[in-house]
Amino acid sequence: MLTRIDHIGIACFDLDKTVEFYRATYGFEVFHTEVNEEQGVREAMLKINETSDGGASYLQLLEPIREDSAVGKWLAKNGEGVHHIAFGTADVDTDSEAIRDKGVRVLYEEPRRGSMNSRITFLHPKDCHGVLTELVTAAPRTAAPHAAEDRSGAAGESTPPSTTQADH
Ligand code: CMX
Ligand code: CO
Repeated sequence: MLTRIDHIGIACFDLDKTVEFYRATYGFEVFHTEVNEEQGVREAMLKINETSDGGASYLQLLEPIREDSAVGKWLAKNGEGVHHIAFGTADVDTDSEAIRDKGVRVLYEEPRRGSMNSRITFLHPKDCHGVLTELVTAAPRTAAPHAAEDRSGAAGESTPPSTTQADH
């Protein structure tokens, strides 16, 4: 079941300048940054609010690290702006299969690694009235909040705090 807006993905040419705009204009602070090589992006997650399902809603600011990435191609064609929306679910596998069964193209056979070790997949924008739509299941909450060792396994510049929200 989709239970929240997990994030809105915003494509930008310069991540640092865009982060500064959101900080100076709205007071939103960076919650997490990482490079996702597979997706071809450097990204910043700005947490807007926590949600009643135990998750949270973010803005995801995205700068391409390759021109031929999804965000790089989209920026070259459209310029900066909203690139996708993402719904949060406790079970991206079940929900994406149910949506696939309705005839909507799900872009990945199996969910892949997303921000903060979440599991993500995408629905084709041409099947969603022009909106590239992502489904996200957050990584499980870290068991020991004071654990010294980072076990997130993220290949990123930083890791989320141990209080990262889970979906269950
Ligand atoms: N929103 C709406 N429409 C989009 C779109 C977007 N973000 N990206 C592409 N389209 C449209 C294009 O405008 C084009 O439409 P027309 O044929 O009418 O011109 C059509 O889809 C095909 O676009 P394309 O430029 O030829 O691009 P591709 O088909 O190569 O790729 C897509 C499109 C959706 C398959 C690809 O962007 C993709 O795989 N996206 C998922 C991965 C992703 O976006 N990763 C970055 C974010 C990572 C994260 O959130 O963590
Ligand atoms: Co996203």
